[in-house]
Amino acid sequence: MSGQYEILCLENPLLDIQAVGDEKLLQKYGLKSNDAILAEEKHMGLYEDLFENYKVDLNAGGAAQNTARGAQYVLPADSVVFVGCVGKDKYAEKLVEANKKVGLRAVYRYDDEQPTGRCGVIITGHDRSMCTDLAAANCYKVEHLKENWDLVKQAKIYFVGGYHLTVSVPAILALAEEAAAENKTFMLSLSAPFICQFFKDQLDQTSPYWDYVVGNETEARAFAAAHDLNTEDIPTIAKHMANLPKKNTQRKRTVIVTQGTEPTVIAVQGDDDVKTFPVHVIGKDEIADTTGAGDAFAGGFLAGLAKGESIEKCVDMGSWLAKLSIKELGPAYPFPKQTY
Ligand code: 26A
Repeated sequence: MSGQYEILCLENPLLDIQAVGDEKLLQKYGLKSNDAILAEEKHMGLYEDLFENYKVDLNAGGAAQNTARGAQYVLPADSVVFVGCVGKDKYAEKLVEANKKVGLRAVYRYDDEQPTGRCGVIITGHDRSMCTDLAAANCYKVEHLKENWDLVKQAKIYFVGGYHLTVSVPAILALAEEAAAENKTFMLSLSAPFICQFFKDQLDQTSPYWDYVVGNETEARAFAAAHDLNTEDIPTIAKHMANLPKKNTQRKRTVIVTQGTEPTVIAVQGDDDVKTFPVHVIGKDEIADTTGAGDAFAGGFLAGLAKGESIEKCVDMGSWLAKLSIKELGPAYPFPKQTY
């Protein structure tokens, strides 16, 4: 590791507005207790409502930005760069601050009109409902990525949050094609069931480029349903995804499906056996907040990839970082820094 921005991450930089809510609040906005959605007109009052009537925590969020902070937390200085679009406002300053804390380099495009995107996170028990108003994050274009093509060229691993499929497929495909052409690593997260369901065509455009694809059991099942696989069996779904057509045949595809506290499932293209790896156990009383646990897993995993570790070790690093993040409020990592 030379600390030369080996990893480049792309997605939506968001500020999380998090509060402990109740059934009434969820009902008022027609939200499910455990979900992630894009805000529609009827959701726009939620943010004010949270500020006025609940005790809110403001956290740096955006799934892939959480992953990027996580990978940088583990790796030597100057290893990770994140790109996305924010507004010229206080929220963006908060994101810059959080990135600084772990030494993540964020190369933001600043939109002139739109404010920084925000994600309302409503906690009820162990569930969290996320409702995102993308705003400036929705303004990212492939042209903006091209303006930073030197950083793209410098990186060896690209990580794209699947949530970005709602924003700029051309930007994602530009990274994917660069990875395939230069035999670099392209990794995508499934992000949420609605991506597999409602952005299936966009997702399918990227699948030939996946060297690594990561998701949880709910997302994997949403993928299976959207593709009429007629199964809910995670190893079967993972194996199917691993063996989808692949553009860069110099690398085999690896599929990683996390299942909360249950073992993580790994399927590798061409392999008959699907493997499982246990997670780092965490005591119930140690759980502060699971928001961003999956993002942290991906961050630890990415750090392992950048260090050239085995798949077993990458999964273990992911699980280790997820555990650290679960002990924090919001999608954050502990200080003083812990080492793997
Ligand atoms: C486009 N959408 C819906 C989103 C998101 C999102 N990040 C990017 N795009 N919806 C929720 N998140 C982020 O997920 C993290 C937890 O995994 C939240 O910002 C939160 O930090």
